[in-house]
Amino acid sequence: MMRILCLGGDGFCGWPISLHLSRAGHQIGIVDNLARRKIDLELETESLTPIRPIRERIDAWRDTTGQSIDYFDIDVAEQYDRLLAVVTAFQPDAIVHLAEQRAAPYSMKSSWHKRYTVSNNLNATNNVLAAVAESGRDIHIVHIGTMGVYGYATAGMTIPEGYLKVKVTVDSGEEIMHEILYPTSPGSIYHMTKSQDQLLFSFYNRNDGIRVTDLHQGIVWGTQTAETKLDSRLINRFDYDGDFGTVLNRFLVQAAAGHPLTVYGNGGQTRAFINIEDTVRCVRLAIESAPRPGERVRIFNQMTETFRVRELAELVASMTGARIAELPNPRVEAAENELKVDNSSFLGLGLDPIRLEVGLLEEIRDIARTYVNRCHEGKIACSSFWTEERRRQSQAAGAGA
Ligand code: USQ
Repeated sequence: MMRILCLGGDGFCGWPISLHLSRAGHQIGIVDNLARRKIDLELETESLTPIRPIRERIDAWRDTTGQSIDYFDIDVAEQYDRLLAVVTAFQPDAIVHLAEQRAAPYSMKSSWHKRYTVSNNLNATNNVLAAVAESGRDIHIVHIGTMGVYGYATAGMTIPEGYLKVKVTVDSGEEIMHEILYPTSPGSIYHMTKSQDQLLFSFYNRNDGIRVTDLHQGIVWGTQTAETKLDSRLINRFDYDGDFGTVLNRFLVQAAAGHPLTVYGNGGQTRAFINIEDTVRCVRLAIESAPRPGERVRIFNQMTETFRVRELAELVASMTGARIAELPNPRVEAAENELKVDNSSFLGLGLDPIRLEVGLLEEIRDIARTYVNRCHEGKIACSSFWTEERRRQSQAAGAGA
């Protein structure tokens, strides 16, 4: 049994991760300032699924399983002293860090949203690391990072797990091998904060010996896990709006609502994906296989499959009869890219991936069609544009809000 703090434990990944670790016998404390719920108020939208308030969720978990979860309402980016007090009193063996603003479109909405995302995410990460260092305890930090730190230009090689082997010619003329952090090429302010997080982890790892596992996660699809299915009050969040909805989840709701599937550009973008059940298993595998003392930051690619956006749209269309619309891309990104990713670390730890073709039907039936009456169609269109030119192009084509 380990004691584990889950920062951001009320969110789409954090909630099912907390439940999975609790069910595995670990003692969990959730730290969350409910920022994600407050952003729903700002955007005048809400989860497609009827999520319950945090304390009701935690009570439902105790009623269902007999397991208790502690809850601390702390803004990790702003309330350092309270964070340090919880780290000192709870005495965690591990901290799962998801206390960051995670939507690329939200981070690009305006200069306020850019500044909020940078300030929130970088201060949160630095505060967690500083608190662990100040506590003097040996705490393994597991961070949910993103595949997006590598960028989405065709690399012409399999993307390695975090580090790139490079050959350099030193002054003596000798050629030597180095391993460096893979050069980042983030495609949004949000992805840029996760790129900068890597430097913070590297610094505190070298300076303070903090053990860190950084999980470069792909796009998560799916909603429920074995644990969130145990009681209707435990249901997980599902975003479909233009800012927080991710591509496949958006397509599923769009199909159920009779809305054309919103493919940006011609859908040539290749991305990495992972099912939410595999996400929670990966985090458990990462925690239960901690790095050795003195080991450099461990980086795993947390993804299982790659798809082109148009392949996903065609798959959903073939299963539902939905129409596909090609819209001007609100983002600045390559129209087409190839992507091959090394994910051998998790496969080596025993991950047996859930394939998209297996889980998709359940998502269409149990989530998209069941809750489609809660979908506000006006929230589907993208209302964030990477540049003014992108906004003008979308408005000229009659797309976007
Ligand atoms: N896309 C469409 N139509 C839509 C929505 C998106 O064609 O209606 C396209 C986008 O242009 C993009 C791709 O689908 O090329 C993926 O977009 P997304 O919104 O599903 O994912 P992204 O913005 O990259 O962010 C999500 C999560 C983020 C995570 C990231 C992993 O919000 O937290 O870090 O996936 S990754 O993409 O691997 O960097």
